[in-house]
Amino acid sequence: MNEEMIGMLVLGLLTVGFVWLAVKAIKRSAERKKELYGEDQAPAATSEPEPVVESAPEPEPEPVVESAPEPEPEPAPVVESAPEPEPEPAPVVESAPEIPAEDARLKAGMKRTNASFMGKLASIFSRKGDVDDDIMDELEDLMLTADVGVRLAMEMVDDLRDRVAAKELKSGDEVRSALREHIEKALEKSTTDEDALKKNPNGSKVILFVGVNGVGKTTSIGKIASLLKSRGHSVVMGAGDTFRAAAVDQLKVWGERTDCKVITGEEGADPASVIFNTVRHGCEVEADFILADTAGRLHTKSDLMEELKKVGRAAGKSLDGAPHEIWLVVDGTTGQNAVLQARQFNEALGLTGVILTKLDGTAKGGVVIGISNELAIPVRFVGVGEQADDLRPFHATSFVNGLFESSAA
Ligand SMILES: Nc1nc2c(ncn2[C@@H]2O[C@H](COP(=O)(O)OP(=O)(O)OP(=O)(O)O)[C@@H](O)[C@H]2O)c(=O)[nH]1
Ligand SMILES: [Mg+2]
Repeated sequence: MNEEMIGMLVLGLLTVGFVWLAVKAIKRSAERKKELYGEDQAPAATSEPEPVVESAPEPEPEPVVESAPEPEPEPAPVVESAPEPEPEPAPVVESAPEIPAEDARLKAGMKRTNASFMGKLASIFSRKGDVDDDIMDELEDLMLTADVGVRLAMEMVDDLRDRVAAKELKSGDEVRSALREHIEKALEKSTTDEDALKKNPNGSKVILFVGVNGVGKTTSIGKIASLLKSRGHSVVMGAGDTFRAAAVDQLKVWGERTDCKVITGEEGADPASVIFNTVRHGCEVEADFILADTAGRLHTKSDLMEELKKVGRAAGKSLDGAPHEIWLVVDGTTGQNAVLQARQFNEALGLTGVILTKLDGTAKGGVVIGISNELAIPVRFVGVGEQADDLRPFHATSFVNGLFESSAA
C-alpha cells in the first residue's frame, strides 16, 4: 500500500464520518421542527371558535337595534291625529241627552200655543158620529185663524172636504189623522237632519242674527251661547246693534252669564265695523262660534236692509265664507206677518235658518207650518221662555206630536 492509497482511505473515512454527522444533524433538526409545529398546530385548532363568536353577535342584534328606532317617528302623526276625532264624539254625547228632555220641555212651553190652536181641534173632533158639513166649516175657521196662511189652510181643508164627500174619511179621528199628514208634509220642507250648531271644520263659524224689533234676537243669541258653552265650545259675541246703549248692555249681560267675550263699538258706530272686528277677534282667539247681533229693523225699509247686507259683507272680509249662517228670528205671536218677514229677509240676505220665539205665549204655532211650507227654510230652534234653557231645537216630528197629543187629550 503506498502513501497515495492510505491518503485516499483516510479521505474516504473522513467523508463517511462527515456524512453520518450531517444525517444525524438533519434528523435532530427534523425532530425539533416536529416538536415546534406540534405546539403551533394546537393553538391553530383552538382559534376556530373565534370566528364563531365574532359572527354570532354580528348579524342579528344590529338590525334589531336599527329597525327599532324606525317606527318611532310614526307615532308622532298618530298622536297628532288622535285629538282630531275627539271633538266629534262630543256632539253625539251632547245631542243624546237632549232628546228625552226636549219633548217635555217643548210641550210644557207650548201649552198656551196648543190651547189656542190645536187644542180647539179636540173639541171639534170629540163629537160622536160621522163628520158633517158643520164640523168641516168649524175646521175651516180654525185653520184660517191658525197663522198657517190662508192659501195653505184652504188647500188642506178643501182636500179634507173632498175626501169626506167621497166617504174616504168618515170619523173625526180619520179627518184628524189626515190633517196631521198634511201638516207633517208641510213641515217636511223645513226639516233637516243636520245639527244646526255643527262646528265649522275649517275654523270659526259665524252666525248672523237678523229680524224686526223686539222679536228676541239678543235673547236667542244668549240662549244659543249658553247651549254652545254647555257643549264645550268657545264663543265670541258681537254687539252689532249700535243704535241703543241698552242693546249693548243687554248682550254684555248675556256675555257675563255665559262667560263669553262680547265685542262692542261706540254708540252709533257703524255696525259693519263692529261685526268686522268681532269676526277678526273671534278668528284670532280661534273661537268655535261667533254670534253676531244686529239691530231690529223693518223688513220693508230698504236702506236698513242694505245696511244688513253690508254687515254680512264685513263679516266676509274678516273671514272667507262668513257669515256661514244667517238666522231670522221671528216672534211666533206675530201671526201671518212672520211669513212676510221671512220672505223679505230671505230675498235680501238668503236665510239659512229661522228661530221662532215666544211659543210659550199666545202664539198659535201655525206660523211654523206657513214658513216651512212657503219658504222651505229650516226652522232651527223655537223659544219657549226668557231663560237660557228656554230654547229648544226644532224637530218637526216632536212639534207635531206635541200639537196632536194635546189635542187628543
Ligand atoms: N216669553 C218669551 N219671551 C221672549 C222669548 N224670546 C225673547 N223674549 C223676550 O222678548 C223681549 C225682546 O227680546 P230681545 O232679545 O231684546 O229682542 P230683540 O230682537 O233683540 O230686540 P231689538 O234688539 O230691540 O230688536 C225680551 O223681553 C225677551 O225676554 C221667548 O221665547 N219667550
Ligand atoms: Mg236686540
